[in-house]
Amino acid sequence: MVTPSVPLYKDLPRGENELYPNAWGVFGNKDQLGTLNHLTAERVLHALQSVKTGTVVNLNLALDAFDPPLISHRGIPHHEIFGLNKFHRDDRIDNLFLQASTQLDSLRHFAHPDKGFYNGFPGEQLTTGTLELGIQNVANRGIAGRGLLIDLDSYFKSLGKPIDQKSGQTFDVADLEAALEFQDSQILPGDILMIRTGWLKAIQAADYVRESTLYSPGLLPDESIAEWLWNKQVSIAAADNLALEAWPSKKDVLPTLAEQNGELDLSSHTGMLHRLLIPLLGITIGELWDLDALAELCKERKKFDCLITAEPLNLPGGVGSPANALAIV
Ligand code: UVW
Repeated sequence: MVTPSVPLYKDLPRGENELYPNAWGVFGNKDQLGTLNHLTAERVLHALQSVKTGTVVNLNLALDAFDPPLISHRGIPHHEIFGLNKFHRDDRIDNLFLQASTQLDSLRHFAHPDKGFYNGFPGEQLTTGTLELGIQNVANRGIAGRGLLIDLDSYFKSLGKPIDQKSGQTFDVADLEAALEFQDSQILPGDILMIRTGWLKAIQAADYVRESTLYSPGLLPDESIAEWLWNKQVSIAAADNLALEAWPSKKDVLPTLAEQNGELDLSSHTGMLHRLLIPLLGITIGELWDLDALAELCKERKKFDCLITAEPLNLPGGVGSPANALAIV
């Protein structure tokens, strides 16, 4: 695969009256993979240099990790085992919500209210039974590449200012850069970026009491973060928290014209960074990645890069999928 020449965020096209630029057409007018195109064969080969011991780390939570589910409209899988006779077992899962545990979200997941779905694929086409922008594109391509962990939890602890896991604490570009410097790490083009906030570990702790509103620290919903991720040419942005960005979203950031002029009601999606990253920039997002064991190994090795493989379900037209992600160090 040829490495495409990629403009900086500031040079991306922006239509008249549009509030944000977009990367439509950067990887081709019919492209459905977005920044996964950064994972060139050369970069996959280079990622092998990150493997030193052959230790394999599972980054996936159990499919039924959260009962009750973190987000109320998402359910718990019902797993049934049956046998055609007493010497045989098959099984099935009902009620599997593909965003409920460790996941990858395809470019079908979000549209920008003023612009639409990635690369202009019409929203009416993105329904059950159609394929455009579906997760099968990712499965057919397969994900392998250099992973880089940014361990924000350890960085903030080193400052004597641990992250407040019960807040919607936000991390800006300066925080990300400072954490990279603390680790002595550098992002390379094509990296599968994994941001560890420590939130997953905190909510799994026995003494964690869940409030009625779920708060999760995460990326600042601001164009500067979108610009940073784009200019770093990450292929995937993943995190150990609920939504990569801080949760709940704020109503007074990342405005859209549709919400300003009353065409679209404010909702839990108002102000979400998702609206820039997925539809405008084509960035595949990972959420609820279990990065704790990897972080321990990285700290021991004082090296935060690894080889990542991730193979979502080959589900035609799927919006998301369990990530099935592995780190090899
Ligand atoms: C949230 O639900 C908070 O995010 P996502 O839809 O990406 O899982």
